[in-house]
Amino acid sequence: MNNQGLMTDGREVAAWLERIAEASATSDGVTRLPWTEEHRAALAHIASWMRDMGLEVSLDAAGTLIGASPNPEGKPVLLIGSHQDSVPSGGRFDGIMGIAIGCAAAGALRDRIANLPFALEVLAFADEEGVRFPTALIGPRALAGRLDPAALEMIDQKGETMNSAMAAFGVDTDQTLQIARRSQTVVGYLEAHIEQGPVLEDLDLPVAAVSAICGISRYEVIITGVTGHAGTVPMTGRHDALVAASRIISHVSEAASSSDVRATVGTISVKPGAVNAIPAEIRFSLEIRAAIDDTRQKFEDTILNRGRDLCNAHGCDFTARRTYVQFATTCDPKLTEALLAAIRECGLTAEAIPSGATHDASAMADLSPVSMLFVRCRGGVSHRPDEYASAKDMD
Ligand code: HGY
Ligand code: MN
Ligand code: MN
Repeated sequence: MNNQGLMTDGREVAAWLERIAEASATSDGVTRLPWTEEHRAALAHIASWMRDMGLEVSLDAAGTLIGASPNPEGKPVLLIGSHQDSVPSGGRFDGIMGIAIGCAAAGALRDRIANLPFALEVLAFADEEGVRFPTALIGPRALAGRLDPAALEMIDQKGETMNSAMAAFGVDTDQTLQIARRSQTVVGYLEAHIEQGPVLEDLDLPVAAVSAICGISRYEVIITGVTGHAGTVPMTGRHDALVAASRIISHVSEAASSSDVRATVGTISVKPGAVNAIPAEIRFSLEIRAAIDDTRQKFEDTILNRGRDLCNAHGCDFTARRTYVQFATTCDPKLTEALLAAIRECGLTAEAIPSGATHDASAMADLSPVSMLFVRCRGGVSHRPDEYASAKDMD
């Protein structure tokens, strides 16, 4: 509670976020991956927010920190949450702001919650970005009973499995697959999150509800050619894997630019990776997003077939393995209408806009109705150190 003894406001949330940003492996932006010392330091901050707001703190068997309001009658719960993790050198608001705002909301309801037909739980999910391990959303998927056991065996770049990293962190990994909630016990899920895009700035609005969350698929693409001496192998007849990959990547970008998808090659590696050797193997990630799953699937099929043809034209082999998929999510109309009514009560124009980023809400939709509240972020910038949301907008 702030010094006037009033409910926590945007300024105090901003102060919490300033302090928790220090729980980072880098000084250039925030780097906070799951199951790390930075994650542990962040949970200490979040636990103190939760306790200050009258919530009881616990860590569930998927590593989600939970702040629960008293619920002696076992009422159904409204879940408010987001993720504590960041991308490398990311911002101070993505994910963590939604946890702070959830705690502030719990503080605001503290004296009334006993008379409401539901109890509250604030959820700080461990891993939404999927940066450390080639999977994501382990917390919400465990609560929704949709966690694939294979995700626990996935390894990070040091070869550590998710399971062992979680156990070392202090999570009860024997129970990770046993914590699915029954839908009847949940009223719904609400996530406040920075927009990570420019629409609210363009509309000159501090907040908006979210109408739908895009779907995602990710592939590992491997292009295999033939290496050789860069100086002695003639240009004609080369099987240069990097030239083939560059043709494919350019084509993906052009094809996406004239369709309703967003396609990104975010990581790439070259073997043998010598300045004087023709590249023999390229591995790159291909991510495709769309608001409509059918649109995304059709684009994937077309682009992978075209990629294979382009590759073969360069005498190289092409393989693509889908490593991740998240289906598009429509936000619950009733919860969204409640958000829009609340926005109108603040004297603001109430808009509902689509999300090009995915969120924990995407996975929580398998458990309960979900809704999201977007908060304007400066320049629409996110996943960067200069990501920023004002105290006034958060308020
Ligand atoms: O990739 C996303 O959309 C989210 O930031 N993890
Ligand atoms: Mn993010
Ligand atoms: Mn996020």
